[in-house]
Amino acid sequence: PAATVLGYPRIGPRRELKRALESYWNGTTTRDDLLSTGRRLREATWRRLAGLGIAVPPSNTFSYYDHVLDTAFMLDAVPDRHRAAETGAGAGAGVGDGDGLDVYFAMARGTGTIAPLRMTKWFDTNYHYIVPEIGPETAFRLADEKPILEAVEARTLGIATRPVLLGPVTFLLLSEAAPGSPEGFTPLERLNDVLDVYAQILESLAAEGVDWVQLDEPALVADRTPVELAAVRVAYERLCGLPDRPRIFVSSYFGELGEALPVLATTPIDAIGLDLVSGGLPADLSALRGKTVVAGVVPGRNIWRTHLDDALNTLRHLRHHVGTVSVSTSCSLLHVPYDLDQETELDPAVRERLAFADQKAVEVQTLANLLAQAPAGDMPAPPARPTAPAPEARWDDRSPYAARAAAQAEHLRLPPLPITTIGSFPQTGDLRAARAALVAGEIGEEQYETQVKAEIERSIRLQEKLGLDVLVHGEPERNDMVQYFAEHLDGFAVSRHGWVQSYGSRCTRPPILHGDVSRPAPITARWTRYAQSLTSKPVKGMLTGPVTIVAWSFVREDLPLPEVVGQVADAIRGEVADLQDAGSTIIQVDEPALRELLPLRSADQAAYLSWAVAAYRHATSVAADRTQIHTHLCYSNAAQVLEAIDGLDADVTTIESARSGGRILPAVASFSRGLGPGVYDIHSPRVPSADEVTGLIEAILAVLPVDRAWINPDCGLKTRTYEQVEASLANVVAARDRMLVLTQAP
Ligand code: THG
Ligand code: ZN
Repeated sequence: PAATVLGYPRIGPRRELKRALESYWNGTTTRDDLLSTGRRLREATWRRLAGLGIAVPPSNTFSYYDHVLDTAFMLDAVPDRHRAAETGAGAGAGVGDGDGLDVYFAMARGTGTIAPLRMTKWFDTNYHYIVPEIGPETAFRLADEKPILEAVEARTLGIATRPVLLGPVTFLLLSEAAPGSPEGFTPLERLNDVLDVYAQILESLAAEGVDWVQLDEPALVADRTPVELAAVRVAYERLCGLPDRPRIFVSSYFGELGEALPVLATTPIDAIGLDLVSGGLPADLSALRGKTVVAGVVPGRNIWRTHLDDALNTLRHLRHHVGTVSVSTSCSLLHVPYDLDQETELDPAVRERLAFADQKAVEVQTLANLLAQAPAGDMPAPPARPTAPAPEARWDDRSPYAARAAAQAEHLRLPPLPITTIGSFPQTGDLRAARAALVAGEIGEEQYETQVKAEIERSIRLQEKLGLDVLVHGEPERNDMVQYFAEHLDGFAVSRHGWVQSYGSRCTRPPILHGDVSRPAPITARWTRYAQSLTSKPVKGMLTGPVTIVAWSFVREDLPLPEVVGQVADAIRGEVADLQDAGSTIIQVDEPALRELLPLRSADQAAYLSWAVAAYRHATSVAADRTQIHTHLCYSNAAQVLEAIDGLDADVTTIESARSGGRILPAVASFSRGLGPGVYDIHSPRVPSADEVTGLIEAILAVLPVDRAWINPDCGLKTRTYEQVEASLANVVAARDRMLVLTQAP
């Protein structure tokens, strides 16, 4: 392929898949409705890309929930507990033909009684994948022909495609050992069995006349052990040895291949994909001679236009040294919105700097044409963009934790095992409708505010009734914890239709950070003050941290990242000061994305953590000793950044723990400040029983002293219904009260 994209968004240009999924889940539409939306979206994607000049667009980039889950399902790596969710729709339990959808969604979301698989971040992006459980006994077989069916479906429309599969090594590296696996078992041990199925798929694709297949191996851009590198060799020698197979293109993205490059280059694969945006050119290009190099020069995960001159020079340099070069995006376009043409309200000065997925497809095609016309011969590759050293880390220290803890205990007088929530309460349909009406000019600011205040009162009353100890206002005035701040800070633009999938049917509209950031006026204090006026219990002020605001935005590239984060930290520091002046005694500054920006290579991690932590401390160190600073981080792999969490120096940290059944607890036992490992998995509609929550609290008290343990859900409650939240929190309170009696705490 001379010009291609590694993948494309799938939620629909107007989030058609989101609506189809959610109405199927709540029972208002049928399986056939969902399947036909899927078919329409796939067809629209292939026609669109073909129309933009991508002659052989990718297929199997569509998914009803997640592509890692699709792969597990295809391989029949279905835990027994989910198999039971089969509703008997048919024996051929595939997602490709729709028959296995209920099992598939049970794996993704759980059911009333069955816990889902874990979910976690896809490398350093804000996309989340479902973590497969693989054990020594998992019986792999080709259970779902989705990749083959999609290729046939496209061909029926007259479009030849390149099926995209998650590579077998990355699939296994992203999986976790199934519960009950023997100590020391790793999913990678099952490589040969998984390869049997991949071999079968490649043979079927060849039989269908498929010319190229793309195997994604992004896990190879992180540090890998010799065993893992050996697995790469085994996998690709085996697949390349098939007598009848499509040509094999192994793509890598989100960084440089490093040691994996010579391994891949010496297998007989036909093409190799390099991310030349997040990484540079390999030092030794001669290793790549004889292979097609798919050069990812068009940025796939930001929305800035490509520097065509630089990209063309890179392509010419590559062609001179390796021979055959194709032009592509640096990664799948899953991480950017569909089409800039939908954005009619953006400031033209910002807009002219942007390219969304469709514009990027055109850039790829343009570059392929320019390359074809450019004379042969070497071109010096453009120098890597200078990475200025991080600015000197500076913050005023707060007093040591012990002194602060004493001042706070005196001032706050909280009961032992205090219960709090992470911040957001359910966003009702009414509220979303009111916000839409405000944007459309159908209701005025005053009417909207009346509704927001009513919503705040509702959540305060509910929290009081349930008996929570530290209340929140529920954030009804915020569409999203990052977008809200972006809308109130200078230096950001927001899009109208720029939705990007976060997980399943959930999307965000990442703001565009295009200029210098500053805070023209106070943002949050008035809402917290209103909530506090309704209750005598403490109401937490609620802010998003500087690293997270930047991580979940599309960020300008003309300033070093630490400097951009520093500007945002200044703005948040102003909010902390305002909240404190307005009487807040507890202020939460969330950094759920702290781990997300963590560099994939361990050599780069310390420098990142030092400036990220400095930005947080700059934002929060304006707090007096008696003001309690909380922070929240999502996802149980918080264990990976425990030291950095410690460095944030927050008085209380809440983290996800319930969804993974408390498996993180041993890792956090040494934590020396207040900690709230979640006891309620909010990512699933299931209501946990009081017994279940009691078990989780017991596990917490086995590793943390009672005076430092907090009781809270895993994450914000925005995506749940009031019904689920009320029932679940009532069980949390019942469980906490039981434990208080048992521990005889005063
Ligand atoms: N905001 C942003 N990124 C996030 C989160 C967030 N990433 C991680 C974590 N939270 C989980 N992700 C999400 C993403 C979206 C939603 C919930 C959790 C969500 N979105 C609404 C939807 O899709 O219906 C739309 C929100 C809106 O109106 O803006 O509920 O919280 N940036
Ligand atoms: Zn969270």
